[in-house]
Amino acid sequence: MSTFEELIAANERVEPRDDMPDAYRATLVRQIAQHAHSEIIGMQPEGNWLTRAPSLRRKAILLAKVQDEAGHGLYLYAAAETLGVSREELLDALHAGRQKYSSIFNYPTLSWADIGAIGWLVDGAAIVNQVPLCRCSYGPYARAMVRVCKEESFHQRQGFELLHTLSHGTEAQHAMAQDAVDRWWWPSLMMFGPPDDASTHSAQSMEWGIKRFSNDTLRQRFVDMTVPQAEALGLTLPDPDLRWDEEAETWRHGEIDFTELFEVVKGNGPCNAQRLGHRVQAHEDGAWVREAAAAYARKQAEKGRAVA
Ligand code: FAQ
Repeated sequence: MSTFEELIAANERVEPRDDMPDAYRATLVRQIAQHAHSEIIGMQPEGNWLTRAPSLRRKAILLAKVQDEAGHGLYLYAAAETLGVSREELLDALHAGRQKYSSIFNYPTLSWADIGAIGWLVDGAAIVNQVPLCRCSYGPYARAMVRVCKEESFHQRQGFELLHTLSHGTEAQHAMAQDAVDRWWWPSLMMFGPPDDASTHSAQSMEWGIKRFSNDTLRQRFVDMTVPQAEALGLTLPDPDLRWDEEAETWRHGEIDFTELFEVVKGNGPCNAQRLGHRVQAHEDGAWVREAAAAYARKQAEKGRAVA
């Protein structure tokens, strides 16, 4: 059997049964848990519009998307559990503020166009960040990412289509789409994390093949991908310094205000308290479901023993 170092050097997968350094395990638990928490907290900004979707078709699409996010969360919690932590521990850590979730979900959804902006920009950023994670050195996380990315590609396209419809609708609809993009653009760039020189984990995570690219590299990839899409939508990105660099063949963006990211991560974003409060409440309200499921499992086990 190969050692951990041999598996990493050969770019092969580490599986739950393999020996691995404690720090590798801890980094994976941190990142996968944060990712899982992001998926389930990420249901809230969109869930806010389920009852106000403008048509049955839009409502059905949004309902399916939010349900997908629940599924991604469960899938990711299951991947984290293969590392020896329980779902209960992870949820406790989220509720007590010991583990994080993505900064992006602390912003409010003020209009229907925000649903389009989330699909186009937030799912778009998530895909750019996560496609390389399909090659993550830890098997269960990499395999989860393959499925998650496939579904998020649909999510991204529905957001683009929604914004395209609004952008080419009435003047008021176009203005609503533009306003949503104005508010979501910079937070979407911040989703990729702090700049490389302030990223604590990148170097080690890249050495271990958990992350394949740095935060700034992925952020730039997202900008290059998104600028032409904004043009196709007929919408403007709110960055007066955005310019095409002919020589480097890349879009140069203006300076990102990372103090905003650090404030949001610290808990001072516009919706942090509301998001976490809502999550804790949902968990408490769901206690009876967990109790009923445990009682049912106990009964089934007793039945099984009686038969044997
Ligand atoms: N928000 O050293 P780094 C989605 C923290 S899912 C909050 O660079 P790392 C689907 C970081 O944890 C979106 N905290 O960290 C969807 C660390 O703090 P710690 C989630 C952030 O891990 C769409 C510290 O800053 N996706 O969108 C953020 O190497 C639509 C230093 O940072 C993932 O989680 C942030 N944005 O790189 C759902 C993808 N950035 O832990 C609903 C997987 C950094 O030491 C609707 N995760 N921090 O206390 C990753 O790729 C990485 O974890 C990064 C951060 C890139 C996010």
